Amino acid sequence: MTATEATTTETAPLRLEIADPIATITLDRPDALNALTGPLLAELLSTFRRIGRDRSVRAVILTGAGRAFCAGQDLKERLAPDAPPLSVVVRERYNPIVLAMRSLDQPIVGAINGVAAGAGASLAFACDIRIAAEGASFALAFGRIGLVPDSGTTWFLPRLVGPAKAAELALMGTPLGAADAERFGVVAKVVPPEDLMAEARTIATHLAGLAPVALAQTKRALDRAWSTDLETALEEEAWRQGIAGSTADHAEGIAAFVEKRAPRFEGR
Ligand code: T3D
Repeated sequence: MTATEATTTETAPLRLEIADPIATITLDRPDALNALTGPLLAELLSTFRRIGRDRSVRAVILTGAGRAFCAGQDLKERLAPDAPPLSVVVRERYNPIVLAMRSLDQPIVGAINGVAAGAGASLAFACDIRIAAEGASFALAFGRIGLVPDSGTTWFLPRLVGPAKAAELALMGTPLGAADAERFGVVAKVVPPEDLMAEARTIATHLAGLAPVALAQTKRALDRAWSTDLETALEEEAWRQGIAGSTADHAEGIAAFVEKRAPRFEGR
């Protein structure tokens, strides 16, 4: 079944297209470079949660409409007299999204179509795999407005580029262009802008053909391994292998290998 669904309201412009087995989320405020407002953040969180409950979705693509991926927090919204304190905004609006992305069973492919600034860069870093259009960049714009990197950037960035480069990018705020992002491993591939979505779909389709439980466990194991010692990581691998190894998909994988055919994974 193929379903296409659009969610666009005046205050929360976000498009969700589900064409089984791939869900594509498009941040859709191109005139403001897809800057994040409260309603848009709420919509993004509920979208990730909804996708998490939809077993027909096997991979997710996150991208932006227009010339930017996302310019981070909508700074004009911050000027409102009743704007909540920043610590509250970060804790209650941003952190749940980052955690929802990292705990999502399905892999997320970030299709970085243009500049990813501030929390926009954080959203890109929270994806599992990123590809970028030529001309895209990552800008840790926090310092320029007197803020510290948030929404997971201090956690993701050193893991992606190493501590020295992370310190340089975070302190200087110098944008990281697409070519350098590929050199540092932040993005898997840089492609011409017109090829970005096709390439993202190729990657998502490949992921969607793999065993869902194994992919979900792999996401968790990779995240957890960063903060544990080798012994604990080995034990986690053994434990997660027990989960993956007891699925019908594992049996199907072996059967397909022996019968020299492509496996048909069902996510159980
Ligand atoms: O509540 C909290 O603050 C907590 C969370 C914080 C996390 C953060 O994300 S802090 C970082 C916030 N983001 C930024 O500081 C980036 C601000 N934007 C820029 O520096 C530049 O726009 C870009 C480098 C991203 C792109 O530059 P450029 O020259 O290509 O485009 P532009 O002309 O600056 O922007 C085009 C339009 O988008 C413009 O609107 P206008 O004047 O034509 O009506 C601009 O105001 C708007 N825009 C861009 N970024 C934002 C934005 N509007 C609101 N908020 C933005 N972040």
